Amino acid sequence: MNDMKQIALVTGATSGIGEACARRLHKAGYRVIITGRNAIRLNALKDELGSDVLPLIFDVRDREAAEAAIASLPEEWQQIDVLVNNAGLALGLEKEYEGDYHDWDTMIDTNIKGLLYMTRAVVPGMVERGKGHVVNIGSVAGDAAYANGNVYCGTKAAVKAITDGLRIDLAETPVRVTLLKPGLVETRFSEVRFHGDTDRAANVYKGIVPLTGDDIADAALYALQAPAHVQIAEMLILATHQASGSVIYRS
Ligand code: NDP
Ligand code: 8X3
Repeated sequence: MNDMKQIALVTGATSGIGEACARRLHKAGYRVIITGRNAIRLNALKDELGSDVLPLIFDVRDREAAEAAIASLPEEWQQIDVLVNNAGLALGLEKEYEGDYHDWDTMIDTNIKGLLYMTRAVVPGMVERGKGHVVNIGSVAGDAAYANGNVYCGTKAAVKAITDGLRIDLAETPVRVTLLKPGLVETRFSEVRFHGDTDRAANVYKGIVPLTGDDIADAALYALQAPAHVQIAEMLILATHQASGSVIYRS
């Protein structure tokens, strides 16, 4: 009985935290709209998970494409209960005064504007139906800047403020808003940050047991499954040997 199942939309479901969230939510009985730019990976995930999965291919930086994708949903997929705003990235790790303009634009357009476009496209339906939950993926990087993190940290600080703003604006509705702030999670994140330098990426996770995408998906599910009167506003999730964005103990 598909109609009884809740619908979740996860951005950036082709990899890492987003993929883990899509898998966890599907396992928990949600119908899942998996979105991203990579059609091959999205279709492979759909083929693996089987029924109750709908791939939607678009770039979150493209506002018109994002709006068109949501508008194109078949009727039985339109009533989205959960939006996981996960698509995002860091590019580069260098001094702010030496940073790359293209990297800056990409991070700002994806992490901030993409998240806003998705929120703007999906949340009005939640308000209209009096039901919904937005889970935004922030970061420990948004709590305090770390060396050479400048613009990426800034985008995640913006995600924190934008999430708080949404929660305030929805306070008169039953729609809940959760910010998850992970620390080190081993995904494609560092490979993307270092423009494909896999050796440099592997070093990020040396000497520490990092979090996995599943750890973050578990946290998302905890917030989603809390009783309706409970709003998990924010969770900071760190590896045991990480204390902040810049304090990491490596053995
Ligand atoms: P991954 O690189 O493994 O996954 C990133 C996902 O975002 C991919 O599915 C990617 O898809 C998607 N994405 C990137 N840009 C776009 C875009 N323009 N349009 C649509 N999809 C896009 O990294 P993570 O899973 O680690 O990152 C997920 C989120 O978690 C990010 O917001 C990141 O900032 C955050 N985060 C990560 C931490 C970590 O240590 N890994 C810690 C704290 C937060 P595609 O295949 O198309 O590139
Ligand atoms: C990702 C975690 O510490 O690499 O947001 O910025 S960190």
